[in-house]
Amino acid sequence: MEIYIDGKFYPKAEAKISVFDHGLLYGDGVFEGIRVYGGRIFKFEEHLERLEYSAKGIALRLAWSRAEIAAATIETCRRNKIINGYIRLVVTRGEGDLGLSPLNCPKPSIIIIADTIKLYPDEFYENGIKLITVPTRRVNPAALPPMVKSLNYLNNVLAKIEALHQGYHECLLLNDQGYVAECSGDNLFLLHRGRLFTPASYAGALVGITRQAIIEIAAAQNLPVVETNLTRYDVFNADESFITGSAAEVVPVIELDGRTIGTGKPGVVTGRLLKAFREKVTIDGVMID
Ligand code: PXG
Repeated sequence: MEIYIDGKFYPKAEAKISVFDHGLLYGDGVFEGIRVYGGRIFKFEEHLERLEYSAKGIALRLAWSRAEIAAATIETCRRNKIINGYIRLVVTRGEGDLGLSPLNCPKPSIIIIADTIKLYPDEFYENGIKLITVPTRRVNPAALPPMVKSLNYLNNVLAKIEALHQGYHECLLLNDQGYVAECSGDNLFLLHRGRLFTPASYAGALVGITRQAIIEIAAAQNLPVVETNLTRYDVFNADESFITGSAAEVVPVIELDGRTIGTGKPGVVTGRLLKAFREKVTIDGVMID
């Protein structure tokens, strides 16, 4: 495996960054998790745009143009012969002195890893996943905007620990007002009386690329999508529910906090959206060669 760091490629064992990098010292940086399907980088421009927005959100000036980042990403995929895989694009504040101030960090670092990713087991796609609401609340947008895909994932990691501790693979996080925000690494949708509902980003959701793809697919299928505040009550009473993410893709949700959602089996509309999503990824994307 060859890993790109600041303009050069290194074998995995030699791909290292400074212990003085503020990405490590303070979680000061941003990232993207991007899928490659059949040699096409799915929603590449959208990921690059979100990276730029995340960087702007934390006042990190990217030292490279979008075209430069795109070219380095494509080259990393080529060198690692990625056909179906996962790209981790990381931008850190860079090396600096001890102390919070980013002014001590003269230049950001960019790291690109192109690898494969382990999916949820097939069983989750066929039979659905069960979720649990965790005590940890999604961070308030006034503290750290959830739209920023930052290297500060402790909020999500703590939620994930609570879920795993109870024997669940994914969980629901509420925001500090008690409304549904998202899952630890996925967005949540529900279907009620022929309309799709998902929390708005200001409720504490990352503006997921898969979420956006589902919104596009729903529009093409004349399925209305409403971005609004939702509570656990709405999830309990949904006809169907599913989660979305670059790693997860589309996974049906059949239970929340021990209560069955809909029939307790993956929903028909969810199945239709998942099928359309799987078709979309084979045609929609930037070719690597
Ligand atoms: N919410 C959060 C908090 C996320 O981290 C999503 C929603 C879904 O967004 P996308 O753009 O992927 O549809 C995410 C994405 C990993 C991994 O390595 C995590 C994500 C994506 C890919 C890999 O755990 N989270």
